[in-house]
Amino acid sequence: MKFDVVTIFPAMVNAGLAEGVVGRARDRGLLDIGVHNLRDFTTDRHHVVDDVPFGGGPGMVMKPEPFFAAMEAIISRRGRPQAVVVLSPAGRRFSQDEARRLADCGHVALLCGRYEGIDERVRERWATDEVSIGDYVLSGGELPGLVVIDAVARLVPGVVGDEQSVEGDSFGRGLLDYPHYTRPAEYAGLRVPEVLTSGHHGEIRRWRRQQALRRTLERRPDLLDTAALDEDEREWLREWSARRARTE
Ligand code: 4GX
Repeated sequence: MKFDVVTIFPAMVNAGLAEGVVGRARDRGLLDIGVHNLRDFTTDRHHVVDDVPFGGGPGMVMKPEPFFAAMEAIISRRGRPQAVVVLSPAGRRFSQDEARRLADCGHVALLCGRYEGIDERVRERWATDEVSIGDYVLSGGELPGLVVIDAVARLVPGVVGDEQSVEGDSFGRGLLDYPHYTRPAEYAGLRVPEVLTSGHHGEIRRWRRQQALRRTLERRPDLLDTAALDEDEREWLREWSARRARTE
């Protein structure tokens, strides 16, 4: 999978891509990630990337020309990306579904803005998508860009060592994860649930599915509307809501 990131802070983006699962996948050649310094695509002596907003008002706006030149360079050096994503609080909310869609694209460019934003003509000419990672204000699109790359890269075959852990992931099935424990079996007076040390693998699977469903019901009931539940899980939900009705 190929990514290209356009930013005024390439060191920040490279630092975020150097460690962990993504860093390893990059080293192994599974991910080809180009990080491009927007200032390299300026033509003036001072490498200026921003200017005052037409119409007045506070702050600065990122100039269109460096982004246009960066996109032309990416296309000629690395091929035309299937998706060009602008990170912005005005974008469609990023989700696991969106990550899956981008993973199917094969080559994704990410445009990271700073200041008040990017000249609208950049989006008009180049963007196929505008994505927000959540309703809070950040100082730039670099962290959102890293978030998108991380979530998409995990879906590329071989990037995460254990493919099973990707499918079983929280959101792999549209549910929250079950609780995890490791040794020691008792710590600080707190015991690991007995079923997990019982060796009854059928019971363990059942307990985990119930825990995942319970947690989703309690913390994120909205996810149940779209989760892929099997017949057991639908039955457990009916049981729990019947019990609840009795004891209320
Ligand atoms: N999820 N920001 C981008 C500058 C900007 C504004 C408009 C392009 C268009 C954010 C978020 C986010 C702050 C990153 C403003 N660039 N991006 N930046 N939340 O808050 O994605």
